[in-house]
Amino acid sequence: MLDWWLPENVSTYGRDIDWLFHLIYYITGITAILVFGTMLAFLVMYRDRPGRKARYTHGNTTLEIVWTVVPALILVILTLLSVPAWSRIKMTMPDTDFVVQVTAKQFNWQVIYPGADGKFGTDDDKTLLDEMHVPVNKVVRVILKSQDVIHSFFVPQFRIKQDAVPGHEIRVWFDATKPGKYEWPCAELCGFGHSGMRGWIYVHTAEEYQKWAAENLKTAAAPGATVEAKAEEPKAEPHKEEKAKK
Ligand SMILES: [Cu+2]
Repeated sequence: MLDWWLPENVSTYGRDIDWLFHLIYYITGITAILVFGTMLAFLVMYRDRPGRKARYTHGNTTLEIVWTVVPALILVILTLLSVPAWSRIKMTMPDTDFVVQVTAKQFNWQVIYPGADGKFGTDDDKTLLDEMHVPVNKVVRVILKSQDVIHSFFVPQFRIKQDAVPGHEIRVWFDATKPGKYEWPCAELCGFGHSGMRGWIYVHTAEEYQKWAAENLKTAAAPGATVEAKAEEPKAEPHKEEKAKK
């Protein structure tokens, strides 16, 4: 019902996020209306009038217990309801042969493709600035780093937001379901150029991506170049990451 004001969801796990977002939004929205409505009503009902005396009260123990226990219960229930999404998105790292490294810095996203050898930190790495190209319907793993301060990897349509923390390598993943060009802003105030720190993620069809990779990565074994070769016998892929560590 509230979908109209969220950006379009093009992520395989977007619905898991959205329904939680809406649930929390309804709960807090209704609570806000009740609290402010009561406050306004009391302001009018108990306003100063001639002949009316102020009365001292010690409060109401039952009421206080109720308004403490009910929100606590709601929080516990919300936590339990969030567990499936959290474990699917954050605790699980789907297998993929498409791995890119993103290093955030003031005030750019540096995107590194591993090149033909499938390894990062070698001569054939290809670095792009503020743009990432990926195929549609493909699990993309991002190794997220920061060169200086805390930044935040945010793609609203992918329902992904993850801080990039100096000294840490954080793995995140997404699987975009619709080709397009998606805004990729930094969502953590990271300095005077923060508002200008944004990139674009281009989600291509498999053929388009291969074409782009052939022209821009200039390597035969660019990540994702094997999308159409799925039926072939699985061979050990050199650039497949080891099982992700938590
Ligand atoms: Cu930033």
